[in-house]
Amino acid sequence: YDLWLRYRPLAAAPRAVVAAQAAAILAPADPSPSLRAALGELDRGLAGLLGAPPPRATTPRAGALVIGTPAELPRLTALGLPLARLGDEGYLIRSVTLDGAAVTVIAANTDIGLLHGAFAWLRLAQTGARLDDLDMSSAPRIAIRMLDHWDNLDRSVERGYAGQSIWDWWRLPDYRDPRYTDYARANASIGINGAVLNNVNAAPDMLTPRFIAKAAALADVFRPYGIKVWLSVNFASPKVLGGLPTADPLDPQVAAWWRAKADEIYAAIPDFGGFLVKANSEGQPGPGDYHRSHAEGANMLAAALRPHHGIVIWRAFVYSADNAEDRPRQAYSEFKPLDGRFAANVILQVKNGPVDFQPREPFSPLFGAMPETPLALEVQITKEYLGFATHLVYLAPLFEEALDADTYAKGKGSTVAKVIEGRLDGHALSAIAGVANIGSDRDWTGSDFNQANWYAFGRLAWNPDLSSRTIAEEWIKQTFTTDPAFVAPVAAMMMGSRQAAVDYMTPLGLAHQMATGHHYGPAPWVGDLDRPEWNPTYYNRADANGIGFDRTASGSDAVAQYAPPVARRFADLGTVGDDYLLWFHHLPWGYRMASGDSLWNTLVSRYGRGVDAVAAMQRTWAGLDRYVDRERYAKAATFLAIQHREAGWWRDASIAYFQSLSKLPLPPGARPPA
Ligand code: GCW
Repeated sequence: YDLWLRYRPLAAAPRAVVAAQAAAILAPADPSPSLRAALGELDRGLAGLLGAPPPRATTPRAGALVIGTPAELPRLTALGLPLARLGDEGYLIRSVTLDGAAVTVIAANTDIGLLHGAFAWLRLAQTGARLDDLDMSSAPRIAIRMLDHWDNLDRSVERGYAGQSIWDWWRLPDYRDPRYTDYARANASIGINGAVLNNVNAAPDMLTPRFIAKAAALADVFRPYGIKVWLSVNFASPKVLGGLPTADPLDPQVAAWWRAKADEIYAAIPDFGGFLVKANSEGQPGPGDYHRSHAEGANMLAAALRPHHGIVIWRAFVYSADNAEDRPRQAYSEFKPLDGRFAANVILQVKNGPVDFQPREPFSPLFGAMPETPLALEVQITKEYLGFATHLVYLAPLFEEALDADTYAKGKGSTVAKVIEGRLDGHALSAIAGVANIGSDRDWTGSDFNQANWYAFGRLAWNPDLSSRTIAEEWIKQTFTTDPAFVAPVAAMMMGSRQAAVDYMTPLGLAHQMATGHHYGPAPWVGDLDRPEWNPTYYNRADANGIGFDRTASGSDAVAQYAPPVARRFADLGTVGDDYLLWFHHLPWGYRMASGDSLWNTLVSRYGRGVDAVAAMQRTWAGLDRYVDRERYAKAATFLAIQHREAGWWRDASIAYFQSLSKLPLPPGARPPA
């Protein structure tokens, strides 16, 4: 339950290190709610780590932690701290001499910045870092760092694998479960500053006065932690709730309904973030129902929010059964022509890949292609296509791969990270969203290791340059132990886990081979669904001759949507690489890989490699029981056993199906399907 904020008693040596630098706390006399949250966290953390919270000091003394803004603690002004570049959320931590005493200063421009600084200092203390010679400062690179909950009003969670929704709508707004505060603490500790409370497949009821009051209660809990509430809205709400004959965005009555609704929300939630909208996608209503464009729909909502400084986040996840165009091309075709047509307070939210949160996809060609429009990156923290709650798949390498992908939109180095930070095209608005993996399970996320994916999302949203290994290590140290004999092998296990899942589910650039609907196990043979683009066979295109999707000029030409250097790299068999090979190319079973081996043999061995990697993860974990409490140890061990069994299922089912087409023998050494 405690996530990475465990604060368990330290052993003698690290205890002495922390105690020496937290001998007392000096803070402003009359703290704001946010500063109270920061001080509460320092007290809680130090009480856990040291046995008792430190005393309060009123003047600097040796070993004190001094926390405040220069406005609150004027004695800090003399230090001349470089706070200007920290903005509203950043912080600075420095070992200094203040009034003759060696102290640690946590400073910021705002109390939210101080809260982030307090969490950062506690992270150092928990991970066994040196604390006596600190000089660090940090500010977020992306302005809106958001969790998108796909939570329904009946507390079911779309693609949620950790129990019911944590929002107990029935008992809200009166009862404010302490869990909401712990949720806010956890998010603030990693810098997340927004939460979309409800599913993008949005129930119109979310905008009724009853539910606005519930959302307002949550906003009250989150406010001291610097977290804003946002809502997903159903585009047909003016019809369903307002009784209007239409939801046409160009109808003045419709626009007036949304303006009044926005006014009503802001009266209850003055710092409300804005709306998230899934429109004309997978059956949701939208402006297209009235032959209006996505821009016309988004801009109408944006006008309603603008007086309150609210923002519309419009999703670019669109594809349609009636469109013969290759699915990964469709969003680009629809949105690229709208570049420059969106109002100033609209952000377009794009999934990392052009299909749908697959174990591996190339980056969406929209990144870099819409310079006039602020683009947000949407990733999935919940593992819809990656084994739900049980499979151990550490997602930071996937997030990092997406952020580091080079769009070449303005030459080399035009990474997706730069696009969404707003740096590439000079946008003030910037955002990143992760579809939450949080539910009411005691461990929050359905497994202890899934907590790392929530943690990593927040850390990367704050600083997209962090490495996934560093994040894994700091998470392990806070969550389990700082003992290197545990940290090193577990970090290595986590780092390899995503490639393992790619190998046993969808190797060599395959995608969407999951069974229909639930997306859990393998079903590469399914090809008879009403929506052709939901069929696994649509993606694998396997037949007697070969496998893979030709997306070069001779096929769907999806490569042409990328900047020329990227298009050339993907289109050329010599440069596309194994990771995206079958995403972009249809090849004969006998195709010679760079290794000299055939495609068929390589494919079979990749499935086997994935299963073997899970067996290796089991062996790693088996040697680590003495570092972990029995409950968490046993749960992870059991989940790894499930994962190993199911990785074998993926391998066997996939190879059996593809072999029924290729009619080729298994390569020497490959295990025959069980
Ligand atoms: O990943 C797919 C999911 C749907 C989801 C949709 C979306 C919320 O299978 O469950 O709907 O994407 O992102 O809108």
